[in-house]
Amino acid sequence: MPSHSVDGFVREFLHELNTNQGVMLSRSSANDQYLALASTVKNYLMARWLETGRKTRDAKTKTVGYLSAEYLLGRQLDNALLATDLNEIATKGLALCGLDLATLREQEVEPGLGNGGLGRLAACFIDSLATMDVPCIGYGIRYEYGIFRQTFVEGRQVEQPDTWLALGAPWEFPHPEASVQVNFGGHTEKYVGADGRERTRWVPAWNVLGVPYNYMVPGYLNGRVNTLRLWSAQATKAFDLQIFNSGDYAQAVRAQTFAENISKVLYPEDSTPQGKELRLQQQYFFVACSLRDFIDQELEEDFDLHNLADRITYQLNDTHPVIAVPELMRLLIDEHDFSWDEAWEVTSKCFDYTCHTLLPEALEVWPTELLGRLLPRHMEIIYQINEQFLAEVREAFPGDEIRARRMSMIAEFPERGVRMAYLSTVASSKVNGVAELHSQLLRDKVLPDFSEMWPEKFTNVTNGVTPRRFVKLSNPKLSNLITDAIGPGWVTDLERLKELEPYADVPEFKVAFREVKAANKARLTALLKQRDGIDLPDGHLLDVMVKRLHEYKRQSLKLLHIVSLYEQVLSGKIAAADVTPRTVVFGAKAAPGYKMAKDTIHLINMVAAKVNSAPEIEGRLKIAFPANYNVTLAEKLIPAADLSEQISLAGMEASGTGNMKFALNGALTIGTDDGANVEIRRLVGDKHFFLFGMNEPQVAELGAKGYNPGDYYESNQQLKATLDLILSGHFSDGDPHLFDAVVYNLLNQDRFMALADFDSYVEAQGKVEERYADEEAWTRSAILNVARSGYFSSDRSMRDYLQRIWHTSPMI
Ligand code: 7GP
Repeated sequence: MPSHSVDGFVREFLHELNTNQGVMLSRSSANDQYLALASTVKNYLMARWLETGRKTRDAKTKTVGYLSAEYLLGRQLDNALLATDLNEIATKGLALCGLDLATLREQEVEPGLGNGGLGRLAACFIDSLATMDVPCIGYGIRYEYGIFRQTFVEGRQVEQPDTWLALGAPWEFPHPEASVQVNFGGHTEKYVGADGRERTRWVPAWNVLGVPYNYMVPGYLNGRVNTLRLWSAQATKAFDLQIFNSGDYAQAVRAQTFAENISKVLYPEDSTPQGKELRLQQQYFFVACSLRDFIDQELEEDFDLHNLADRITYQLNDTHPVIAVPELMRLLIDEHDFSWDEAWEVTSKCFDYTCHTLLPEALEVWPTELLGRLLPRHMEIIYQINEQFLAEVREAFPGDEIRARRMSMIAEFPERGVRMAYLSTVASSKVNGVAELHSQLLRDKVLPDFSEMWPEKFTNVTNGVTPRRFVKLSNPKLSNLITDAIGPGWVTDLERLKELEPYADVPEFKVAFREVKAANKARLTALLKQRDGIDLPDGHLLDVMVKRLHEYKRQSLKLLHIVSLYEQVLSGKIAAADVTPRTVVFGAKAAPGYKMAKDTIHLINMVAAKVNSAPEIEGRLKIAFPANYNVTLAEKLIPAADLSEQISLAGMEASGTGNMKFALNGALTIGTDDGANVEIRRLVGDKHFFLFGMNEPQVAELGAKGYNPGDYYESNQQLKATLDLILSGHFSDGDPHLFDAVVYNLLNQDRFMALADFDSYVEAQGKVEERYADEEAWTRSAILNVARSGYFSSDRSMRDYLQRIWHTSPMI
């Protein structure tokens, strides 16, 4: 085991550099040094990893099998250094070699194997489970290309491939010897088994290999290292045989590429599944590998699969992995001789389902034609699950045939398809939403029939974020300030931040708190200068909106506020000197096929170009839109923010987790009564949260009454002037029609009611400015936000899952 000393560290680092990279220090590149450093740190974790595996196997406890198509991990080196407490040793050791740790950290390309909230949540959860000493295997896909790299060309988003593996992948451990074969296509046939029972056999048409790549998931200073197992698709021998037989080399190579395509790229749609065949292949591929992996490799020989639920509990991270349900049924029935009822009893105990959305278009429905062609046996099993389920419905609600049809897993329109959320609900022991409001709306609006039938199945677990990455690592200055005040225990017991409350009235603490914020702003300023050539002005209120670009999140509302301020100065309604100096930072990727989102990005950039160079505004308003917002940038942006924008239309954002990160880092929130904002506001207190807009019942009421955005345009002069300025071509280089799609959509449809909430939003921004002008009051609110946000630790979320859903406890 490597020693915890500077000398030892230097020795190991140089050894790695020489033997792994094959270079001498004097000839090594920054990438060589980074790779050697990663290996060195990895070695510190290795013994713990092996020990964790042994301990878990011996204890025969229940493991959490987290099934997720996405893990938005962020950089690994930082986290590994934190978990092993090696920061200081590494800094000193590298300095002895004439190297700078900060520079080497920058070498790492983050694994961006997720789109947004859902993928980042998975990463926070596995961090918390490791830190809480809970056995967990995260299962997912090793995409060769993660979320695209966003660039701007003349203000428009242009996507570049994310080649995160190109310079080496020091954090992964491939295990080709443990590869799993995954079948697709073909047909099923009936036959009579030796025992005289009729059985079904799947005769697949083609297959691929799933190669596991293991990643360490270190707990924070606790010696535990769990595993994240990501699967990569490879061609099987069958493909090589084709080369041999057909002599058509080109065709065989194409076939190989076809197989490897499965894990080639992450689909970049957040909340709007495209229903592509390859996506379904990805889903089945990774869950088939994952189930086989646990059953074949992790359980001891002779394990009685009737007791599977004692050893694993599978959490479905939304519906993406739910094909695991018919897959487990198939394994048990077709390959392990279970009867249907026995198999169902085991399967329905093994799964729980988390829903992450309320948008109808985000609910997956797979055409039965496609499912049946790709997975014929699974399609049969789904039909049978549905049949049995509908029999239960008819028994519970006799004569209510309309209800039975409504609840069927099979949708008939617009084409015949499987409603994956229904399958997930039926097969799972527990179903949860991700914030109180979301869980309630899930019961009342998305799955009302199911919650009526099985009220006890539904529960809530409010999301959380890991304080390790999003406070300790990303905000070292605030962390030190907190630790100086209340000791270090908060990092693993975040509710202890409450002890900071009295400090909100201690003048020296408030000064120190402001100094931390100022230093974080300076750090961000330097980064944006170097990364994007952006100049952040000094002394501005830093107003940040970072999240995926989606109409329901309403970046357009934020933009209307900016344009409105600008218009008022241009037209002389207010003096520039009266505008609170403010920099608005946007960070957002749009799904490549989402036209409205891309147009909005273009508009933000065009407005930025104009406003940032307008002499009239005298530098009091600035817009910064650094391209390619990702976890690494978030870690620098969030700690610097004063104001957090959480402005979705009420009833649309399931939870939000960015909102939690901002509050924990001392930003105040301007937000609607939506998702976890509701709980944030309740905990930090009304006075320290800027609420605006309609609440969910009001949104529903307006919708039912008939919403006409044009009314707001006609009756609100400032809103009209704002939209007219955009329509005039002021921001579009003389082409007045450039942003017609965005503006006319707002004027005529405005599905997410930005115009209806505009007035209230502007008013709340006025209150923000008032509070910001009172430095002491603002600081007090900011400190109270930190002190009262301990609830939003993902450790607490995990405790809730353990108690309410998984019924297992941390290992001793
Ligand atoms: C997101 C939700 O939009 C967000 O509100 C929530 O905080 C996050 O999940 C974690 O629960 N949903 C997705 O990212 C997503 O892809 C489609 O949802 C199923």
